[in-house]
Amino acid sequence: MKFPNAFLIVLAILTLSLCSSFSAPLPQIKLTPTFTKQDIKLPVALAIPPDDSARLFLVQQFGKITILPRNRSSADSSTFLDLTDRPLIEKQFEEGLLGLAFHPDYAENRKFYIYYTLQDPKQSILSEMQCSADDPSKADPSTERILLRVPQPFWNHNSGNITFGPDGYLYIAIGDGGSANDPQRFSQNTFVHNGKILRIDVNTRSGNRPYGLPADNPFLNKPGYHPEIFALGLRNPWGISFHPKTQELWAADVGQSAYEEINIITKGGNYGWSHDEATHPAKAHRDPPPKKTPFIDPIHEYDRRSGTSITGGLHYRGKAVPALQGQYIYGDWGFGNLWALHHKDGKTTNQKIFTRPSSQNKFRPTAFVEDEKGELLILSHGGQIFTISE
Ligand SMILES: [Ca+2]
Repeated sequence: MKFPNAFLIVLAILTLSLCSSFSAPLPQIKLTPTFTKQDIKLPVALAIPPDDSARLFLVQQFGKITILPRNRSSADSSTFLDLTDRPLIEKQFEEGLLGLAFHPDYAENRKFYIYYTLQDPKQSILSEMQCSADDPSKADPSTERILLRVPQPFWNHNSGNITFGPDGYLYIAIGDGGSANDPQRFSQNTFVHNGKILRIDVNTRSGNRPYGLPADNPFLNKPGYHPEIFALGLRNPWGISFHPKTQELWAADVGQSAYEEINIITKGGNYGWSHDEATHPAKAHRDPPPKKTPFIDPIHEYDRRSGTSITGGLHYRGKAVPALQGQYIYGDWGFGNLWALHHKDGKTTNQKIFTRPSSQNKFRPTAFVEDEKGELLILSHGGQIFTISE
């Protein structure tokens, strides 16, 4: 009689361990348009200032930042910043106003940061600006202070995602300079800022620079390296976010012609482009890879059967779909499909949670952001904003 009991105990342990190593099937989600009375064009980013106003600032690629109304059915909106009179912007479709981040002390200093492209010659600009001292709904462009100017030889791969880390430093994602297959080998070139994630301190100054260099930047005093470089070997990182618990920096990287990838960015890490495309040798050109530097593989990749251009997301903390909590929600700009990825202790699960129907064929996710209540909003390049539900 002892054997059956022991057998049952072993069976129970086996069952428990199997259950814990596979994640339960996740629900398919529905997308519902919100802010439907707004005239939204080419939304690419959204940020909430860290004050108590709970306002959503929408970045539209053609050069405008709009404050969305608190009442989501309202047609009201107000323009916070308008750069459309500059020789910007969105001349071709990966150019324009691409990033916005509010200073952690915005409530006191009214400072925010924007990333945009200019023409003639093509370049990316990272600027600091302040909100008007008199009107919290208006930026004051006369306060602009250019922090960084990065030449862009081609129109594509500007990236432009910017965000403050939990360390208070500003992280800047910059693509490889464009064209295809990184023709100038910028991503592995440590004398240029292209194809990198940079990290700067906006509160100090280092030498002649209009910003400071964090003392623990990985290449700070290393000859042959720009000291702003935090990670290299990226192609067009689109969608960077910090894990709310582990504080890891997650970055999607758009592939060339075969693979899309999700990376956990470590300080000083080299993510392989343009020797590798995800975990595969890049097809178009392969210089001998530098032997001394091992490339860091993505934690997840997918091929052309699943999509053509990844949009990085965030770790879900909303209440609308409780089963998704703690999952990394991301999508594909080309196919319009969405997935939930979970990665812990070296194990990764990935489940599709939305398949774009033909009735929503303009759904092309450009950004996954939290609203003022921590619920997920998904921006679509077609000019819409969506909430999610089961
Ligand atoms: Ca890579």
